[in-house]
Amino acid sequence: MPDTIRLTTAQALVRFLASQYSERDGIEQRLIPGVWGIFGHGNVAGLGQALLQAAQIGEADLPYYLARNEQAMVHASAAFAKMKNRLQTFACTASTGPGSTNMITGAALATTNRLPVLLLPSDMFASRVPDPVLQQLEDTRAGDVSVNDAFRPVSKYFDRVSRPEQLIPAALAAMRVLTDPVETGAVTLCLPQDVQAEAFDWPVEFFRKRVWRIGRPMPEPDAVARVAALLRSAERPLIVAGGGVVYSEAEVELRAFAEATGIPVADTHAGKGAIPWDHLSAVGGLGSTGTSAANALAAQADVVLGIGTRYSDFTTASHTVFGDPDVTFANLNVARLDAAKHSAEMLLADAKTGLGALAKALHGWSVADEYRAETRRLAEEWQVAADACFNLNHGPLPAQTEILGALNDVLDDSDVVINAAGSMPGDLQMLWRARDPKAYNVEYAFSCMGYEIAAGVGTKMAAPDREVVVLVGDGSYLMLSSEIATMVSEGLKVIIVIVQNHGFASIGSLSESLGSQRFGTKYRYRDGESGLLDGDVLPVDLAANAASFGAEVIEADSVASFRAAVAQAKANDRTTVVHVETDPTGPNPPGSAWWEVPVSEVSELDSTRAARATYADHKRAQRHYL
Ligand SMILES: Cc1ncc(C[n+]2csc(CCOP(=O)(O)OP(=O)(O)O)c2C)c(N)n1
Ligand SMILES: [Mg+2]
Repeated sequence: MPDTIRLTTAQALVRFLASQYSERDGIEQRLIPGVWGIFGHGNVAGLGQALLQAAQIGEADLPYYLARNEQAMVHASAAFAKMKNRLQTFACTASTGPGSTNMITGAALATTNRLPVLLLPSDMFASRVPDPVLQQLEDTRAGDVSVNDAFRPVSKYFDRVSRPEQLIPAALAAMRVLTDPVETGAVTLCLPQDVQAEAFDWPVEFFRKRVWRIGRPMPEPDAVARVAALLRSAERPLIVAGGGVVYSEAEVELRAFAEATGIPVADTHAGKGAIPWDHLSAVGGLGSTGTSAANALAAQADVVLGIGTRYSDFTTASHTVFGDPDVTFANLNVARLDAAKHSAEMLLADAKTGLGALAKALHGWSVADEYRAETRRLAEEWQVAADACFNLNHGPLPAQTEILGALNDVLDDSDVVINAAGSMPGDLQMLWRARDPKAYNVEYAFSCMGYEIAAGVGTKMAAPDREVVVLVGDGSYLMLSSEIATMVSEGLKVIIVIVQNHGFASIGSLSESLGSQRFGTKYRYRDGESGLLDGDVLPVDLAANAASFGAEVIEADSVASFRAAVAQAKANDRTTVVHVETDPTGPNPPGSAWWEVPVSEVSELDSTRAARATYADHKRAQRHYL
């Protein structure tokens, strides 16, 4: 008989999680260094008891962190994993029903961004005796359906532990998926309330230290040769650097490859910082919110080398940014899903090993000097345009671009900026000057309002030595700002910049460009006459709101006072909120590409009909890359 130990399912899970490690390049670290949670009847006596026991008698090293909102704790975990290049993440425990379903948005964000998070929603009784338990869904068609089944489409692995011993295969499968760079995302293990507290005789081997090796898949030599031949045939190649470069820590290889070959490097949000903005080959963001330099090069590129990119519609400008009718693609990616995009020559490999192999195969080859010179000229032209956006002297309220310019200037290279939704991601993608691959955390796969402040928590936990700066719009702030209380209670120093423009600058200007006249995008009183939300500005005071959580708050009303406020926030040792009001109408930085948002085909409104004509024009440039 193997040695066993009698524990509840929850106690066993806590012990198991505390024994999991990841390893890459010889560096071993805890895979799950802690658990976020909010307790309710679904987990307080199960996982809650197990975590208390672990903390009180030192049975397992698994610290517990109390969040204010379950969605936020998943965002914090995803941001933590992002900062840790997917080598570590947190587990999240939530009570049954709403506590658990609150995590679904976070799960979708993690899966969309390919970031590992371990979710432990509580579930209805496996015994079904007291049904319907408080917060239980009663499905008339199936007895085994619970609200947690809604996690299935947004999870990369899903299981329900209906008997204690099912935890063994479920937990092992969960670790396998979390540590697989191809498969990773949200992993969900549903834990019925009664099963969490039920005891079982566990084999002690289940709790031994396990090291999950995160390898660096090597490319096939034939595939390297094919991609190298394609690049040698190119006259105007372009690299698209995505998040895979950053997660693989391939920035040194990318820079060396770009220098040797002279191929210009455009980036996506997740890839920003992999090449410094002022590198000789850097041309900045690509696509709908890209720079004129990157988009001009894309318009004429004959071969595109995508590295670690998923080619979102923002990156391809909804399939319009690559203009050469004969453009061909080569994609270096660990995931076949992404490598195969745009009918590409696939180079299935880790970005670091793949770039190393390509560099060897292309030894001695370079683009023509004229192409290098053109790249420089376009990049410099763009930087002149960016400087203009930073120095508008706009009034009476400053333009958002001036605030971003001042912030970029005051921050150090290693300081991390966080953002996710609204008008700022586009401005940042065009204008932000990053030199460090971990200094730019703009979540733009799910672009989820509410990510920003929660992500500040996770990012600061991952990088306590860096200054972490959250940029958040008033709309996003109103959705999910409660984790400021968590920052205060955990003593995490984060700088939060609230950009107040009384509504949705982003969707407002999108609405206007689509003929919808900014309808429903301002936070205003309902006007008695028009019946619309276009009355006076509301008396909402976000500075006072932030102060009420226990943060220090500084109000700025000009670019100069904003600079001073950020400098003071940097000098502070506790969470500091800088509140600044900006002009919701811009001016926006100069765009050079499209984003497809369909406009009504028939309409009674002149504004919509005009927008539809423009839309039809853009549609003509759109194509499949076959
Ligand atoms: C959870 C969520 N709901 C809705 C949206 C759609 N959306 C994108 S930006 C935006 C407005 C953001 O407002 P704010 O945070 O004030 O930023 P601003 O546009 O003013 O820069 C909305 C509603 C979203 N991205 N995420
Ligand atoms: Mg706003």
